[in-house]
Amino acid sequence: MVSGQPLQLLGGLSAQTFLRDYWQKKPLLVRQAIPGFQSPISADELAGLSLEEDVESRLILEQGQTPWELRHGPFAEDTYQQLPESHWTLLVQAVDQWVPEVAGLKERFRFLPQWRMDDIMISYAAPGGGVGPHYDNYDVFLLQAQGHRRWRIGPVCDGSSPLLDHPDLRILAEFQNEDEWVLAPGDLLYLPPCLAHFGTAEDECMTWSLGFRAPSAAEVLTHFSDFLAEFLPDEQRYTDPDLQPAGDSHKITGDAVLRLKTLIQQSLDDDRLLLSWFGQFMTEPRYPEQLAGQEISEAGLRRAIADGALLARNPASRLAWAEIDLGPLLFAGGQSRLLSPRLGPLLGLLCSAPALYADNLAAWLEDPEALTLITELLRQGSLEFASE
Ligand SMILES: [Mn+2]
Repeated sequence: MVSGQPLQLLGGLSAQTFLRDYWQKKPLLVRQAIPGFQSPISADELAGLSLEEDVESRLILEQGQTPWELRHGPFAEDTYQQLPESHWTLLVQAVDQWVPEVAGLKERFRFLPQWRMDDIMISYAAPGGGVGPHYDNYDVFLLQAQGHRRWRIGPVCDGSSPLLDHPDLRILAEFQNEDEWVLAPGDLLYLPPCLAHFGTAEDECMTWSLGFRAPSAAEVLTHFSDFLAEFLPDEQRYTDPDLQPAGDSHKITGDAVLRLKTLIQQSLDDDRLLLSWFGQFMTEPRYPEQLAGQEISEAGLRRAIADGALLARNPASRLAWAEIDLGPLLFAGGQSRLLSPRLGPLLGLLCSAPALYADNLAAWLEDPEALTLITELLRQGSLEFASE
């Protein structure tokens, strides 16, 4: 993709201009970002998903048993018969993992790092329904898929913005409306992190949310230091060979803080470990139970491919890769694997090809390391046999 090329999805902006002027900075409304868009999933099908044990779903009723009542799925068939006519919404997470046509939306956002992308949540709302005024800590693209939703945009919020007293939902106690649009099918709204927004259904409507993942500083520090600790020998400790006689022996002095700082900085200052950790962290699956994997031998895999089998990425898997001085690193399902440099071109295939089969895989199956890798990815569940 040429980064300077105008994109209809971005209202004629290039990826470059969008990233420079809007990404993480200000909202962008694009009318007819996907002209003639028709939702490949109906409201009934979405409700059907919410009955499934494996699917994460929530219902929010503005005037339920409590204000903004939150219920967690899976729901029962009769749940929907008992809901009021208006002012409720159903949220279903990771619909892209269950409906391939929904996953297709992510392809349009190839100009953004795949590993930054979260799953696609779909919300269905009865007239007047919504989740209340709130802000999110991450970027989101909101695609209107069916019906109409009014979006009101407020100021940038932070941890000091007053919230309603609610056990589970972070709903803003005050909302100042600064902008307002009604989105129709095919319209797209980009919102940067922390911007207050309030969506309400004008009629029965469905909205797709493509959110982005941004680990918090607290997550990065705690998870990376846990990872790092496994590589740090017990002998590596606080040291003070330059210790001076104490004035007051109870006082912790500034030089102790400096020594600690040095110890921390020296331990953190390993780019290769940081990259290894980050790739593993960002490819951890949201639903690990969906990565079942299957037992297969290398010979079995070769036979299956020769017999016409197709492999595809498991929609629940997350893949990424990086390059270090020793060769390419593949991250899959929270694990990393260092590969021989000659396997570099295979990574593009594994991460991006719609399917893997005899034509694009044959040469690789003759390479023992590649064959082992592909077999491992099947066993681990990142790849699976596709039915067509
Ligand atoms: Mn939101």
